[in-house]
Amino acid sequence: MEFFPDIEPIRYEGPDSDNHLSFRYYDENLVIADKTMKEHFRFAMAYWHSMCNAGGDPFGPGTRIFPWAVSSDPMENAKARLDAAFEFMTKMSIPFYCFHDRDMAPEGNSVKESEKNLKTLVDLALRKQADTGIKLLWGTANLFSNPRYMNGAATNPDFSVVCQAGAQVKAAIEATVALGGDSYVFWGGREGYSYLFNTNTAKELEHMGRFLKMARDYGRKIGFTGNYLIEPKPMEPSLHQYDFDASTVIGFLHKHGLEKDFKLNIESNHATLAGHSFAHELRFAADAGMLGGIDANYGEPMNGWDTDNFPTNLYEAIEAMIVVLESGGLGKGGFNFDAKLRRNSTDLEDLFIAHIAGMDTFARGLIIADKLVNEKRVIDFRDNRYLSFHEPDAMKFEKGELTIEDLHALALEKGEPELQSGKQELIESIINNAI
Ligand code: XLS
Ligand code: NI
Ligand code: NI
Repeated sequence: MEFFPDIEPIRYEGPDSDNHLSFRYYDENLVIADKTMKEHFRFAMAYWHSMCNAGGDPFGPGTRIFPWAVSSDPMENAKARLDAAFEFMTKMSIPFYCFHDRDMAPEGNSVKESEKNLKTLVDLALRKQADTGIKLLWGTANLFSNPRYMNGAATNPDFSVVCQAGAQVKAAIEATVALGGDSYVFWGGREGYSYLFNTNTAKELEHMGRFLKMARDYGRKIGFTGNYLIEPKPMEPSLHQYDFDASTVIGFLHKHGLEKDFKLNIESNHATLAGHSFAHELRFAADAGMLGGIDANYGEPMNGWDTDNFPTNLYEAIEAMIVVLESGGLGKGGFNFDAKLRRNSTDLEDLFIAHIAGMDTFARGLIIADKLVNEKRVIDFRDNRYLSFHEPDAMKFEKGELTIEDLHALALEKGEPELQSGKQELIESIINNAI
């Protein structure tokens, strides 16, 4: 069965096209900075938002009618959903997808039944992948929807819940390996606390480190060679999430000896929830050598929750792409559209329009960022601010060969420093003028 019979494959038609079902900037074969756009982005569809989320919110049910969700048998629906997902990605030329175990296959009444359901769908997905050439960017486990996880999964105060989480992650890693996924993601759904005074935070964080080591070791044992990714988020659904932001997660990974196997999956909306810009989180992850992937979306700046809009903010995309280009790209990672349609976007074609908008926004961001990186003005301004560190004494300081007494002596010798402008407004206008 075809689920989107009225929609032709989406093609690149250039910026002047008036066809709203075409790409204006995303030209998958266009080479920029030595790679095609397809290789730069490795765009992925998020199974949960695009195929499972009919638009329900705390105030009302879903508004979209999914023709792949009409059976009373959840396994039949899961199979139809898989067909719809691959038809959608094929028509969009989206080369990757990401999923939670429960997006792809329904949870059963026991661990065994859930594993069997997932295995059935993974076998079908493997065939779809072979037929279409579409690949798995990453898999993950939903450790937050089932009521048993209301107090967390790996950090739950009840050990029997931790065991359930372990069983689920084991099966989700197996599914990811079977499907040839490039990464495996941990977003700490409810790993955090809602009330500080009924929570032993030190114990819970120890448990989280222990759990991640077990998951890592199991994946490596069954042949997973990709990256494990942690996706920072500061709050929601818990009041406080342990994986607060990039810096917090980087410190945690080092403390637990996980820094060689784990990288970060940075999501724009999570960055702004943490009081940072998207570019800030990307930069801190890249500085640590840990930029492993991106969840591409956009958060409404006027409110304080995870609105997961499709990324249409060009300026944010330019800033992001400057960091991505400067750090040499995402390697095995990609850009996953962890974004949902607005509740009142109810036409089936809206799913296409939203992904086109997101892909065009990042494609344009890449073109402009590449121009800025090449003309080097912005980068030179930054680098030139540190020219004084080319002096011999400063080089000794960087190597750890000076004492604080030496700094004292140099301060006396050098006298009062001249003020150096940071030139922020100039750089902001260089970026604007490149658009
Ligand atoms: C939720 C997260 C989630 C992860 C995958 O806020 O962004 O969608 O990306 O579990
Ligand atoms: Ni996400
Ligand atoms: Ni999110």
